[in-house]
Amino acid sequence: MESNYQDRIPNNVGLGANRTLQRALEHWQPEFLNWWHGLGPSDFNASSVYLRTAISVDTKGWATFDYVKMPDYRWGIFLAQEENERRVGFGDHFGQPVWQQVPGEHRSTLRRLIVTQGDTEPASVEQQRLLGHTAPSLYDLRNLFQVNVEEGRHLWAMVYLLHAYFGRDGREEAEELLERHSGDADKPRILSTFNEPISDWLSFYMFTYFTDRDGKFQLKSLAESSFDPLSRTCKFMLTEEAHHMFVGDTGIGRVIKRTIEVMKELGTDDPIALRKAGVIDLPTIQRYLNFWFSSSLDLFGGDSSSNAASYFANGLKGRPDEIKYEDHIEAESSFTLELPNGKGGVREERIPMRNAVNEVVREAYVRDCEKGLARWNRHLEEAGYPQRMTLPSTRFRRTVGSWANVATNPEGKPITKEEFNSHLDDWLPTPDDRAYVHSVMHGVFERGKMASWIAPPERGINTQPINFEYVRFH
Ligand code: BYC
Repeated sequence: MESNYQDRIPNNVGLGANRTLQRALEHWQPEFLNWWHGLGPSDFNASSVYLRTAISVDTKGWATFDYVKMPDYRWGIFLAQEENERRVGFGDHFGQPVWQQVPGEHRSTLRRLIVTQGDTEPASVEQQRLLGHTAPSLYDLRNLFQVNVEEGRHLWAMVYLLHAYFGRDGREEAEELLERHSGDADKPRILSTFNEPISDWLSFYMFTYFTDRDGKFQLKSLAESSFDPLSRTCKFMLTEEAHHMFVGDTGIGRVIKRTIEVMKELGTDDPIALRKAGVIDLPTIQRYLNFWFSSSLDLFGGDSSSNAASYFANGLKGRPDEIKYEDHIEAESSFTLELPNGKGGVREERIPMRNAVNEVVREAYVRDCEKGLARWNRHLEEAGYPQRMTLPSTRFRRTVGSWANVATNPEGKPITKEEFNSHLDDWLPTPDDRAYVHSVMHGVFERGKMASWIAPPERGINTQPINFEYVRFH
């Protein structure tokens, strides 16, 4: 299908040929813009931002850079190219042709999955809406807005599916995506992490590293779906997601680098001395990491899940890179879970592999997370420091699954509730940590300048220099 960038809603889905759908989406468009103005980035809507816009899905068109005012960003609907004769890749319908329409028996489940995915996209924009004011540089400000507009586009992607394939229910769900709000007492966002405030840039980098990475794994699982329009939508979203994780990865790396520089200058790793010098001490960074990693682990759902088993059996949602697995049916296979035994210890239980899909994906996610830690720890190693960032155990501070509300230390050893509470200040950000981190957050808007607590990036965006005017305030 040709890309049409001239339409009011740029798309490569032939929207012009489907007047009813086009009208429905053109009706939703002003509601989306209203939401953007009310709950999207606060201020900066008159600024020109050096943004990447997708104008088609080929290698040339998906990343076109130019100055854009955010409300003028062209939120388009783009699906990856259709694969010839694609077949169901896993579950009970393995090998059958994929579906171009929603099978009646899977309608409500697919709608629920698409709504859950769609709900996270505007949620993250809401969570980050005030961060622009305290951006550590123009480069970072531009990256924040890039992430925000693309999450807006990902919302469009899910709303397109709802409108195009789910009739009236889908249109209602699309409206509700703009009615729930992050942290709202009455109408919160669906998944836990998306109701956590992101009020400082250390949290933003942790979120884009750990939570966007859940996005990567969930999108990869949905890209395996037998419902082909969902698969193609998610495949294209994944190309944009990579930059979001890059922002988190390099952001945390730059914070650590700067802290090491000041540790060297002062000859100490004493948090009080480092805070006096205006940088974020390593134990505070570790506590933020513990918080966001454990929260993001919950987003994979329960470790033993009948929902996951039926998604897999029915071909609705698979495992990332399904092709790499030997068995695509998993009807007979099993998986061993480690569960709390209720007496302060651990017991093993074998469950059907299909019920363990969430856990299998979570394990792959943890391995992916470790790569960033290896990079950050290399900065410490090269500087000759023995400290290392670590990922806490997947049992630590969980609120979903078998380990939910079971007290463990960060190594995953079950402990008493009292012991857990007595260590909270060592393991998770304290009010004092948050107050300190907030105290160093000041907007730095001069070209090429960086806030005191973060090192410059290694290179700029799209081969531009670091001191490029990434945002113009007029
Ligand atoms: N918070 O059988 P269970 C992204 C619910 S991030 C609250 O254990 P299941 C992005 C669950 O919904 C990726 N509720 O789990 C990142 C279910 O409720 P229902 C987002 C939770 O169903 C950054 C019940 O508990 N995409 O894209 O196997 C910026 C029992 O669930 C939570 C998706 O999540 C939680 N943490 O798996 C922007 C993909 N966890 O249905 C964007 C779509 C579970 O019984 N969603 N529950 O009322 C799914 O595939 C699945 O719904 C889940 C849960 C993986 C989330």
